[in-house]
Amino acid sequence: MSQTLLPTTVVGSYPQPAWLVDHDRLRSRLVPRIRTPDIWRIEEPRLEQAQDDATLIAMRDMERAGIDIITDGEIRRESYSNHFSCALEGIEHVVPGEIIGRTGKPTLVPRIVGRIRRIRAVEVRDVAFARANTDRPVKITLPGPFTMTAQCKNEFYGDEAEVAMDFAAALNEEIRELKAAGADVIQLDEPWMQAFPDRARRFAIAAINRALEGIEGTTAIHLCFGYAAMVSSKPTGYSFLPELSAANAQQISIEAAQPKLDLGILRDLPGKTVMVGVIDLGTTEVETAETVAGRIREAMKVLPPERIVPAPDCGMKYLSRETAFAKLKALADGAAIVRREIA
Ligand code: MET
Repeated sequence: MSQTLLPTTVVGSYPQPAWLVDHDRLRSRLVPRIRTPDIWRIEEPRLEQAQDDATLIAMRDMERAGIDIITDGEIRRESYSNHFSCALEGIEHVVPGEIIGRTGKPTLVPRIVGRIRRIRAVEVRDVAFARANTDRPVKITLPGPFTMTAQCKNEFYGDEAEVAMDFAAALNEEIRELKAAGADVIQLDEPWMQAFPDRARRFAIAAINRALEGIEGTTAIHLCFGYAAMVSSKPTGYSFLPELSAANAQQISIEAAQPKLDLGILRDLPGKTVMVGVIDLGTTEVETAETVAGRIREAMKVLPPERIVPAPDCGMKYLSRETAFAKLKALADGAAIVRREIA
């Protein structure tokens, strides 16, 4: 793993090329949580080859920008969550169900119609491909058990805590294979905890810990208030944060730049390394390296540099590639400024 102080990373996704994905469809899809295969512009049997090539572009961009811990850019996924959940047994996504989503509106989601079980590898090839194509540490992201549970209509289990535990068991099996395939960092995306803190208090931590049971190496949990492209008004604080001290992950990733978060809340996470969002994805304006350095210095008023991993607020999927690249470069250059100061 990278021994660099203030190692930079991404939250996961990077813009997919327009030759691969129909961006209008991606943005306007009515049902982001179930599979909508019509976003892809390349047909089978060439889709995988096209996704591989686009993945290389994303990885090379991250390297060229100077990011220390990179991902595959989540290029093969239309959504950060359904890619995994819809691959599991017990999940029916062709005929969706309806729930009240985190913004309070009816939302179509997959239905749980039987016992949730992992029947095949989902992201293992993605990790092997990334590992074979970079010398840098590789991170892979997966949707967390709470977020997947909140994004399903449960028509099978008696208690949704059991749903989360079975998602967690499926994740644990997958994560073991991701580690064997060469993943250095495992990140669980749990953005839905902020919308449902009471439900999260009841079963999220137990489920996260089940998902990460016996997993060695660096693990992270990503929190946010939703993609900036989807959610424009952001709260100024987290409804479910100190509870995460009890999660068996070394890193907690928080969106901080766009909501202009009071970083004092980082004191609520003793012992955790924090992936601090220092890139605002709610604006196409590109931060200067000095702005990024300033945000890192703010975080250093609360946490020692050993416990800070500078990152964007969330996934960069909905940005243009030019903007995403420029913002990643500002991230890497900003971290370099602060590194020089404290060297
Ligand atoms: N890993 C995901 C991404 O980068 C996180 C999404 S949270 C809304 O796109």
